[in-house]
Amino acid sequence: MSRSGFVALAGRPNVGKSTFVNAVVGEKVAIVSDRPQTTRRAIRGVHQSGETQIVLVDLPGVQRPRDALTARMARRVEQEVEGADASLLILNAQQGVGPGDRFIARTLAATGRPAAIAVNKVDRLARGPLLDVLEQAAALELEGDVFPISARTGAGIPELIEHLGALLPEGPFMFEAGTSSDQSPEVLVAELIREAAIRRTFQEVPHAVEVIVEEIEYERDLVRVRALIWVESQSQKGILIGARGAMIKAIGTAARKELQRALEARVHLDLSVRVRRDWRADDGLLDRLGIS
Ligand SMILES: Nc1nc2c(ncn2[C@@H]2O[C@H](COP(=O)(O)OP(=O)(O)O)[C@@H](O)[C@H]2O)c(=O)[nH]1
Ligand SMILES: [Mg+2]
Repeated sequence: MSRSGFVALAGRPNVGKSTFVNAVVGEKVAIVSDRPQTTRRAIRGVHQSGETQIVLVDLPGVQRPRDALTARMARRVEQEVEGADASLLILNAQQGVGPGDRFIARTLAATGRPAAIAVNKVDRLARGPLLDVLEQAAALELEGDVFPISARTGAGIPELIEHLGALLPEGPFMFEAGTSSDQSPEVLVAELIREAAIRRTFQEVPHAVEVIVEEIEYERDLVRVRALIWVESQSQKGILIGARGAMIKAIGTAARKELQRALEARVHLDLSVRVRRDWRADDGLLDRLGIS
């Protein structure tokens, strides 16, 4: 009998949830940066080995809501955790266990579902301090085995995946074999462009950026992409364009490289920057962006 189910990933911003999903799926389905709040939507990444299919649900980091966008992100995390078959709490080994982690652990424990705990970024820690963090993790108010891992190097991931598979119920696969994600090409393309933009900007700018893909045109060995980058103010627009267009050019070059890899074709990318005030507070707009 096969096993299949959803594992919700929970953890503070920046612990490496999206990096973990990409490592397990074996391709980039979720964008990654060292800016908190990079992940806005719940993204499903599918892992399959033998008779087991694990659907990892990559989620925004748990944090206090500040506007309609972050309120939606927090609600989405709650719903996905409630709806999953199991959960995985991810901790950052470099930071140890803090009050935020304890809060998330209690929330996961309250669902009554099976759980596991991953201590990520062990590549950054010596053995002594790592043992301390593993002990703190085991003492959390969440029942579940603790796994030291590195989403960057892949260390510890096979053991964790095997364990997660065993937590899932018996049943048929949820996704067709070979599927890696539930994202449409438009969303993936928009996310890869957003990643290129937020990696190069600082302070409030990364949070203010959204990317709208207006057109994807497939020609024989070429894909033409036309996309808008939204920001919330004229000064942010200036930052994104940069002196003599240097910044938007750098973003375009980096994004095009990622798109070519993802789409396995040559890509022509046409980017423009628009000011769209307060888009993060506009519920109708967030609906249309698929951030629910
Ligand atoms: N050294 C190291 N860095 C990592 C590891 N996993 C993730 N990172 C980095 O941590 C940052 C946040 O990663 P991300 O996956 O976006 O975190 P998320 O906010 O939890 O989804 C990025 O700069 C990653 O490259 C790891 O295992 N080791
Ligand atoms: Mg993320």
